[in-house]
Amino acid sequence: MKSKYLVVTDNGPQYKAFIKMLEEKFPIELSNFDFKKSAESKIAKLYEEDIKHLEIVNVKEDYQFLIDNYSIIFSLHCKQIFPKELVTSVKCINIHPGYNPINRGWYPQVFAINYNLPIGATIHEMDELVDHGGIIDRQLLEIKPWETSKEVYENILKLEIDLIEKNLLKILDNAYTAYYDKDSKENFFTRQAYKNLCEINLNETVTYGDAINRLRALSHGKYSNAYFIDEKTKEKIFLNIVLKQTDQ
Ligand code: 0FX
Repeated sequence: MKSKYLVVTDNGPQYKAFIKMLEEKFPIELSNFDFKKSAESKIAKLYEEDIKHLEIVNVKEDYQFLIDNYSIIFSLHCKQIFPKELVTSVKCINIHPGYNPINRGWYPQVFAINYNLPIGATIHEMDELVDHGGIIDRQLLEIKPWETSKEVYENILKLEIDLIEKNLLKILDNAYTAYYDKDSKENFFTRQAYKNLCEINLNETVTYGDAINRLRALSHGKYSNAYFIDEKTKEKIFLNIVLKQTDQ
């Protein structure tokens, strides 16, 4: 008999924040939730420290087990794409760090900063397409001109938890109406598009505004993202931008 919910997460801060939210706001539901990480979870990055202990589930291979044992499966930044067999058999809900359909795909805030697009967070039902399916709830977030990818991303993580808190009981009770936004321009950004953005061509002519936006889109704490190739040594030289709101 299925009566359990599963959260598959490859993101430490969101795992911790989800549990804290359940403990504080929905303690009765806590025991109905299982937490696992995916087979594509890679430990040792900035956001994966706190999920080291979680059991691994291979969503692509073990979907029959998941179908048999869970009534709702949440993808909370799960790195594996849920297979068709799973999303058509069990209610699967994605918590996406972007405002759908404008920011589908990889590292949404990076592309939002670089291309001056709106950003936010979305909770949606999952279908066979990535970051696609009926929207349950979503919210926009303002990007401040001094913020880099890191600050925007961390605000998105908080917004995601607010949205989950607001919608959790409706989702568990199936008491919501999902919808599609046909009016907004849809974008889908790939991992390869992100890689392309990281390589700065020293001969490209752009405005200061566009250059600053590209660098703040690629500045994310300790990560080395943006780089150029030094003409003499042919070495990769990484760069980050530092922005300050006022002169402190
Ligand atoms: O878990 P996540 O925040 O999100 C990514 C995708 O963007 C998302 O669309 C997908 N649903 C999810 C499963 O995977 O990714 P992350 O923890 O690898 O990275 C978080 C942020 O850190 C990212 O938005 C930008 C930054 N980052 C990360 C890496 C690995 C960098 O700036 N450079 C990097 O090399």
